[in-house]
Amino acid sequence: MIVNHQTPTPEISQKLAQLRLTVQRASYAYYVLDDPIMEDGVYDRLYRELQELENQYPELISPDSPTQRVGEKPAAQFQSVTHNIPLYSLENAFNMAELQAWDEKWRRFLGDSLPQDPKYICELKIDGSAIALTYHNGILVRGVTRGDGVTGEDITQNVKTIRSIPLKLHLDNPPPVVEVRGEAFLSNHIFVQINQERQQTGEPLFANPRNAAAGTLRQLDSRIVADRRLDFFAYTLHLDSPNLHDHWDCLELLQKMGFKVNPNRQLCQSLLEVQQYLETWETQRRELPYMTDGVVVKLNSLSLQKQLGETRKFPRWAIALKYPAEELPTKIISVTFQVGRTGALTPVAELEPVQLAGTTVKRATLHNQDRLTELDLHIGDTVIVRKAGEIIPEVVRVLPDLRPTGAKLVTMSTHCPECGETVIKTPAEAVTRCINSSCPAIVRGSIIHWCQRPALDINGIGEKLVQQLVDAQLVRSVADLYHLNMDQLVALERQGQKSAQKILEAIAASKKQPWH
Ligand code: 0OX
Repeated sequence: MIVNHQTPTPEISQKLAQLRLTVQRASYAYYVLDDPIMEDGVYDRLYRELQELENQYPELISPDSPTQRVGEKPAAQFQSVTHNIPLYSLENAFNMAELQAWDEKWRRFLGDSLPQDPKYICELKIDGSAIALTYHNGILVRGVTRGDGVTGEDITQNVKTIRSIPLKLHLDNPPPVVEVRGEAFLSNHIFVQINQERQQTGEPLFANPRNAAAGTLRQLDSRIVADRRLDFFAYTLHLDSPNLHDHWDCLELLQKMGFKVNPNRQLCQSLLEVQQYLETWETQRRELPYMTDGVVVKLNSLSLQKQLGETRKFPRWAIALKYPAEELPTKIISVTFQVGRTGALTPVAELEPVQLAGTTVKRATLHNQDRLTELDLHIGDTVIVRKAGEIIPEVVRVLPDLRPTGAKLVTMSTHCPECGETVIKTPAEAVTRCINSSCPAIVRGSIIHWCQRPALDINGIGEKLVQQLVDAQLVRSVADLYHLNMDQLVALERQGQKSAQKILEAIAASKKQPWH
């Protein structure tokens, strides 16, 4: 590194300021607006130029320079700091009746001073980690975790690595002190990427993006944080200004200041509109690239918020309406083993039924032997099951404290539950397999596979019929389908002439499928 001990000329200072502004603008366009204004290669070149100039003139490095986002050498520990204003958590409602009750409560609290037509703001409840940011004269000086709401940990170095958090507010005359709060989170694809990397290096996996974000924020090495690509949505602005009348104004101002504010917010005139918002996002949230766990309903008027104030724990003017739980505890009744088309054995937990995200869950996958060992699962254990989107329910973890005495440890089956042959597991694979090619489960799986649309596309042959055909020993391979006749089909239980005819036609038509 060349270190120049000469005083920088005004030209150098000016060039550096210009370069810094260009890089800042490009970074803002990319990370906040999601609308890049230059090629990655151009950005990289300008960034390097800025870095080199700052290396030459270290006295010109400013805390808001984009180069200050790379992280610093590991901290020994985080300092505990008291929040200027406590970080309240949110009261939860789980259905519309509870939301209605909240609405009646705050109206009662106001008594005679109830305003006309109070409005609500609905926001998505981002499932991340709350942080508080302090800006002095427009410059980010501190980032603190929520902690217990009264004191948190100073994670300023880590916060500075989050590209969507401005190091300097986009304000011409910034006020002496501004406090901004919001949610740091990881997008789903970054979460998957992090877990893939951890799997390769043998590190324990994060259970969900929220844990991964919280874990990342509390990383002592901010260089690792810089690599993790955390993101941030701002939702609270603490600033005394005569121009701010409602929460909506605050969100707009936060956006002007350079923050990312969630675009899916809505001003609602009534609880009915709030309900419609909730219903929309309960399904639409699956299309978002990040996790949300409900919606937050806030009273829009700042003076109303002030009038209502807070209880010891929550603001009276806001509430979280949580989506139905997608993770719940239940008990293991037994464990069975399912054999797939390739002979792979999957341990399956048979559960005491629970209502999870709108469906009854009675079974959950335990994946494979490694996962069984990791869980240290016993019959009768209380476990947490999770259902995420279209994914098959899975056992996330065991609560060993609730284990009944003398509970039996669950181990992988040594024999195929379908054909009784000994199963094998090679050290190279996580999978345990039945290798008996005439195992009925493998035969069934293979026939079903072949009947599917991308292969022979035989309409009308589903799992049930294949089971019947294999059980009746009419079919041992996909080729046998082509020898089936009407008599054989109608002899099967609940098989009518008409549908049998259709099946035979579908089989005949499949001969025209192209080879590929
Ligand atoms: C979120 C979220 C959390 C903050 C203190 C009173 C209202 N997770 O997305 N909290 C709040 O607001 C609270 N808004 C949010 N959008």
